Amino acid sequence: MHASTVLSALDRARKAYSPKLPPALAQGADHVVVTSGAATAPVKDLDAIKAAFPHTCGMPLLSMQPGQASGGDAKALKVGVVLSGGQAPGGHNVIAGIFDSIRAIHKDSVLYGFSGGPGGLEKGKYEIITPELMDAYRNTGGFDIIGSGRTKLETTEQFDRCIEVIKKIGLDAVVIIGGDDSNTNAAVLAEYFLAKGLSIAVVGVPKTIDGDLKNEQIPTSFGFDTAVKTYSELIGNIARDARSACKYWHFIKLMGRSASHITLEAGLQTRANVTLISEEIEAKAMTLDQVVELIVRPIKARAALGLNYGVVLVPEGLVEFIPAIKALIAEVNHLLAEKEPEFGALETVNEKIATLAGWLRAENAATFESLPASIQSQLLLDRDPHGNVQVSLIETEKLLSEIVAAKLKNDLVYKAEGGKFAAQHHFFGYEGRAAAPSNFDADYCYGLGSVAGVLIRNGKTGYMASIRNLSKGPANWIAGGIPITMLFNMEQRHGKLKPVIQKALVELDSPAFKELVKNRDAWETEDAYLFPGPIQYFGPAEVCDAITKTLELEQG
Ligand code: FBP
Repeated sequence: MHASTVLSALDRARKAYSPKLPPALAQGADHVVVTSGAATAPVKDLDAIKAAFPHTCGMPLLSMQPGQASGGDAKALKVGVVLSGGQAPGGHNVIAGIFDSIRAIHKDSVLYGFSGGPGGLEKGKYEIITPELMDAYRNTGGFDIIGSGRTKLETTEQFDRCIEVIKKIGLDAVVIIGGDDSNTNAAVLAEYFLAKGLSIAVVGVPKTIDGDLKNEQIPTSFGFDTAVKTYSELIGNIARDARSACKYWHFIKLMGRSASHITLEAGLQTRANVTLISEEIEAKAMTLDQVVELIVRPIKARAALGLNYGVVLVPEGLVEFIPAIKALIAEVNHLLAEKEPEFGALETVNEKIATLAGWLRAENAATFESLPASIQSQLLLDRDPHGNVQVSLIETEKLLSEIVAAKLKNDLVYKAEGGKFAAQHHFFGYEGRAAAPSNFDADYCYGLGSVAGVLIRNGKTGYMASIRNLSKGPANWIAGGIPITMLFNMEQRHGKLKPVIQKALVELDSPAFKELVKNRDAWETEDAYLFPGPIQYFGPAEVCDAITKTLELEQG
């Protein structure tokens, strides 16, 4: 079912927004020259990846300039599009970019939107995107034009079912809009089609609010900008409330399944008192107690100044980066899978906790017993389809505040200095994933979709749409294509070494992390908060077109 035709005032006004394109595409998608550059190599494990991707490993980088496209007059194209994984603001504009570019290439080109994610491609569930349907979704948030899903396309049986669907419709290409896993699968699919001698192009588009799909050619994934600005607005509002009421410490967990990019950026945008970064905690092999100390120290320092309030930012994946808890979770995952019938037969949560504690190895049992009962039971909740604990269901923000409270309760010096501790808890994730795209994401996404159209027009497969130079404004953006295999390395997945896109975690020598380190002592004790306010679409460019601090610092 499509969105209501009754529009909010903002939706109506945003309809009139024309996303800006990189100069290479300014004369239209059929007036772009695609040039091959240097051959590429995967980030690591060249031999293994070459063996797995004989047709697509090493393909050259592609650059785009305005000019007459090669290959004579273009034929009408039939293109399928899939939205994969978690929502990210701007997805509808990627689809609009593909739609407009393939119709500029040939007026009779048709875009097929597969419903509900990759599963829609496998099952042949699709809808033709008409001009009216497309217009209703331009510059809007969400993925609801066709819906998204998390089905993984990875087996040859699944690929063969996709081929049947693709052949039946007569598609020339499929665009997969997704994160690292979905783009890994896009590369596998492209290789499979080439191995079968099929001329069906597969093109990827880098999506994820988590910001962990990036490298030199992909400066950021789309959606990160809008999502983190939305969270930063809320965090700024909370900091103002905290300063006004002067009685709560706010523990705010922020999405990002493993990487802490969102938390880091939100910390820089709001100057929260404490910004925990999972990657640092892992690198320093910190214990849970040491992590808690990172929060207790500023609480005490601020109490001594009469400031019994503050803001703590907690990355969603934190627990999996604390080595002792990571080891515990790994053993719990294993035990729950191995002893499923026995465990499933236990009736009460208390029985389950006691039985599990008895099965665990001594060091993991000790970690388990040190956790509050509420967290122990969250570790027993249903696993995801891969048998892993769903970290977003673990209330890390409550775990930390409970332990902090217990420590402060017995601290007589803190109490004598007037220290009082009361906590509020928040989890921001879904609030930002489907927000109306910022100008940056609206432009970037429309550009990425248009680049995908150009790649298809030029018969390129196994490529990801890329736009670089993002900190310099759309007039200086550089469009191109990068072989997806260039992002690959070999990693253990379900006990086997597999070629996958390397996740880009927060690097401790990155400019954004260094900026946090440079300032965090001051931000811990002072009220240095910044209040970013809501995303603005109309007004001064320095407000409406601002990029993230991460991008600004990384790109200079
Ligand atoms: P993607 O990696 O698919 O972009 O999803 C990101 C994310 O929003 C994570 O931040 C979060 O952990 C996860 O999705 C939540 O998944 P779900 O939507 O299934 O609850």
